[in-house]
Amino acid sequence: MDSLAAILLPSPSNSGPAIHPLLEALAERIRDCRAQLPELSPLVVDPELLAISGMLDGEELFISNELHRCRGIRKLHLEIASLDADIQILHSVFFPDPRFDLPIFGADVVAGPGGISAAIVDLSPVGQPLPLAILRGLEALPLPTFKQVRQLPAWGSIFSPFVQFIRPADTQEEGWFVDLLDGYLSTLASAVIGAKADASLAASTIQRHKGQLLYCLQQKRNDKTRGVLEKAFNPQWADRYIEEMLFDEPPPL
Ligand code: BLA
Repeated sequence: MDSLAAILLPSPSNSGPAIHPLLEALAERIRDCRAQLPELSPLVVDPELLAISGMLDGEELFISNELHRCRGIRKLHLEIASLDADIQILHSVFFPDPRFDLPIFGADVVAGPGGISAAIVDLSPVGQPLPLAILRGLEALPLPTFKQVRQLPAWGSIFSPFVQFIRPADTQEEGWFVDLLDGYLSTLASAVIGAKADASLAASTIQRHKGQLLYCLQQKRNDKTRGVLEKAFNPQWADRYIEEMLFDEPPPL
């Protein structure tokens, strides 16, 4: 598969390594939600970034990136990465267009030799507090009782009070996490469908733009992401990948 296909299309099931079933199930939910969003279109990406993915498109290292935009969301990113024989990651962030009163959807799930070590999902605020419809939607979701709730690092202050950061104990808990992520996505999708744009220079837009910058800044302080990418790429490419593919800042207003 060439690098363009690797980045724009879901990887066909006969290419790349076998993906952990939880990651596959989560990716399907994310794609199903994405398909319902208004004015969805593939995002055009700098070919140099496609080349980074291409460089890793092989047996041992594989990154599949799907990038879209829709009305209300400037970038919908779904990534599945197998960075060496031992680690697979599902990473997804939906970055809103700051003119819309929408939170940032984020999910990160890390599978290692001992199974899933981290599963995190959130609709994170870019202003205070979360938009009311999102708050109501999240409050209404049944929250399963996971046995192992993990503690957020200090940079995690960007997340909402509804963030879930767990280590699933078994396949039943993995199933609960899939349903939870689905609930977060449905809550977001309803808000996106009904959302209206504010003016580019409205005070609310400026505040949400700042909130999104802060989100990107804090995420870049996750040394675990950087560490894994530096092992797979060289540090300079890792840096570029983090800055331009994972947590690129919203364009100036
Ligand atoms: C943790 N992220 C991690 C871990 C790894 C990565 C290896 C440690 C797992 C563990 O402690 O069990 C690696 N994550 C990656 C890599 C990519 C990635 C290489 O996405 C990209 C290709 N991280 C995000 C997003 C969120 C996020 C969107 O990218 C949340 C919405 C959260 N990841 C997150 C958190 C931790 C984590 C909170 C735990 C960090 C810690 O405990 O210090």
